[in-house]
Amino acid sequence: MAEDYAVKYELLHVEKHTGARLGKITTPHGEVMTPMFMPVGTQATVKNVSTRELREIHSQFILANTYHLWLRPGDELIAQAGGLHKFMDWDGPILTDSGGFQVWSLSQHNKISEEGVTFRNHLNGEKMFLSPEVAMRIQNNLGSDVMMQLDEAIPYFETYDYVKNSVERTSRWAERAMAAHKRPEDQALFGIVQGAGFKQLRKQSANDLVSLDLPGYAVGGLSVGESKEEMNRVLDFTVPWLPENKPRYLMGVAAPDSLVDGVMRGIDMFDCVLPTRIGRNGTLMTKHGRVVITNAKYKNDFSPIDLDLDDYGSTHYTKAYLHHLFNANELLGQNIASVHNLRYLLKLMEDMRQAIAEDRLLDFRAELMENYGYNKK
Ligand code: PRF
Repeated sequence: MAEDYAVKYELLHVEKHTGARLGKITTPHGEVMTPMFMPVGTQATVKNVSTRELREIHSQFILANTYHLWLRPGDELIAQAGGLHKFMDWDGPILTDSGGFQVWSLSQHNKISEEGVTFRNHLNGEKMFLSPEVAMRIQNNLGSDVMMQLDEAIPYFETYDYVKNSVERTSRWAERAMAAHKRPEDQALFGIVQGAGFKQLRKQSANDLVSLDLPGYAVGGLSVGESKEEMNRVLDFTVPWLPENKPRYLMGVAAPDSLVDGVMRGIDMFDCVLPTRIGRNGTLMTKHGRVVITNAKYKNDFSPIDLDLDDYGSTHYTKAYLHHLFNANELLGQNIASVHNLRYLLKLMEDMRQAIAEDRLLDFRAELMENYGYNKK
């Protein structure tokens, strides 16, 4: 029964001309409005951004990583601290990714079997073993509001036979994750639909996971090198197989056009390291597209960083100052740019929710594409 889950979704409005949904997710750490974007705090910190700043820019939900926190400082230490919320001073909801994706992208000598994944960790080369049960034990210790099942995140262009075997194993791993879940009263387990670009396999994966009646579902294995048209094609057929009364999460996506394209297809949740990663390198996401603040033309530009936004740095510091900070390798620059980019995305989602409520998402999309410069060559 959906009513018994720790995390519940309420559908408030479906936009008239698209499949976009305005909704509300209730968690043990508060309510959030969807569609929404989650800043990524891999190591129990959103890089260069304090939790005080995250609250100031109205971040609703944040993400952390099972894999990294397991290796360092260890999930048991975090349990001793009273859980991840207390450890990092974030009293809003937290989602933890299962480690499936990180094992494949960061560690070496991965070997997958029915039991789980054996790998050498990227910090000291030690041999480790991650299974659906281990991923649940770690996430139960962390105490995140939403836990992701362990999945196999496969390259997009694998063969049909490989993907079929992998999808079937990921379904079995979802069942094992459910059986190993020790805190259903205050933590929700989400399944992850895989299947690369194969319609039949996406369907099989969605059907398998939906039959488990989990409190939410992610679409995984996208934004891994396929084209945007390809991602939209997969979302077009996959999202309709997911239940209406559960949240839908597109993993690892933050490009503004992909966010609106996902929302139009019925996605409610997104995350990605993009805003903080490019912020650290001096790239700003703005209403008028990307701004590389290290560019010489900003050396003498004494206008505010971004008056379309309302965060402290965007309104109090000048472009010339931020240019100087990056030039001098001063860490405050990374903080200002990271907070700026997160505020840009959080506001984009706020504006999108407003556009859905007013049934004008297509106009919103057209304006975004024009302003951000997607329509230019
Ligand atoms: N699986 C998991 N985490 C993920 C992905 C996935 O497929 C992706 C794909 N874009 C990002 N993060 N577990």
